[in-house]
Amino acid sequence: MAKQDGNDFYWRWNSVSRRRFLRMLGVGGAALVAHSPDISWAASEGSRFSFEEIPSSANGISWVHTSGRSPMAHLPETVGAGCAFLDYDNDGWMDIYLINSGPCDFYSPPQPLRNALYRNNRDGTFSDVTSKANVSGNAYGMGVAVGDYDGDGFPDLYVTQYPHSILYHNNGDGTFTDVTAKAGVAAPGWATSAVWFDYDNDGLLDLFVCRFVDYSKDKLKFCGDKLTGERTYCIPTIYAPMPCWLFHNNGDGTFTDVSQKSGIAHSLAKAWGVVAADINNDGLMDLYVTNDTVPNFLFANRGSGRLEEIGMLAGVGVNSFGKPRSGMGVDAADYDQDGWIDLFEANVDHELFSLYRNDRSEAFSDVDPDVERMGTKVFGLRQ
Ligand SMILES: [Ca+2]
Ligand SMILES: [Ca+2]
Ligand SMILES: [Ca+2]
Ligand SMILES: [Ca+2]
Repeated sequence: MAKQDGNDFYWRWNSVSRRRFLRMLGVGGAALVAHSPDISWAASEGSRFSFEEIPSSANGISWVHTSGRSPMAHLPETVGAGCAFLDYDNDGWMDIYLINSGPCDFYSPPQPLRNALYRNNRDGTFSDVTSKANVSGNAYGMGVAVGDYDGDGFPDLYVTQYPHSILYHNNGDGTFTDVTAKAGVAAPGWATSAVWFDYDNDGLLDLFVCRFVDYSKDKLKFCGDKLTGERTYCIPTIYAPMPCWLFHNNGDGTFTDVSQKSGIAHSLAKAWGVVAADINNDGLMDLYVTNDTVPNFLFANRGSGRLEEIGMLAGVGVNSFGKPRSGMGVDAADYDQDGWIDLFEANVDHELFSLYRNDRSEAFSDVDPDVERMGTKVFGLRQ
């Protein structure tokens, strides 16, 4: 990052590349961990396992993500999209869903773009079933969260996008239906990550959706070299924060927007990642949200539909100097096995990762400084 003229900043592209990678970890990361316990365990047993990269010619996965990078430097272009491992057809074999860029007010793809759903053929190869499944996406894709919101035994997909998201209902016959309008979960704006969780313990999965800054084509600001007119990507401080979304599952295929009522919307976010976990062992699921350049959120679930933001009080809002980090990916696990869930945050380059040990009483300690190494261990823990 370099300072230009006191107001504008820009990222060097080598920095952006790592940033995109970190974001990829955050977007859809919850789904990856939740559905891949064996893979994460194998990673922690590195000395006993090894991995071999299988070329696309051998596995059938030929789909390629298309970056929407442009000279206008629209901020959503910097995001590397997410993916999910899920068993969409319940045959016991994990399938893969990959998210792509897509058409929106600032981007008209030169050729049609689509997401990709690959069915596992059980022989090391995959088949592209996107067209039959009807899960192509319809805007600028960011990530995906997997959850069986209607309890029919088949996992459904919530695809986060700019400028609106999609809920795909799994019909159980290899096809999906876009039920966003009926469900009422379009979440207008720039959605990044999302997580399915049951905040009111009624047995129905509710939906939390991270939102990034207030952005649209007509809100594009100039960052870069004013002499040459060359644009570079603005840092998020340039744009206004926005509230995240919480949707209550009504059990009939519809959801109610409870963002205001629950208290979620009272906190303004620049959110990339979210994980649901019970951080105080009271039997209610809480939320940890990583923000970019504003303090992180820890929403403590107080019951009766209320979530209280206690990130700063709990010691997970900012770094030890009181400065907000650029939080990207996030995870939760009890790494020291004391019965209390700990939190991990992957931050942007030039910042240390954060491993927050749960000290009980809704307080955490940042176990700096060697968290890059410890971060690898957290990601490797069995779920
Ligand atoms: Ca379902
Ligand atoms: Ca619920
Ligand atoms: Ca709790
Ligand atoms: Ca612990």
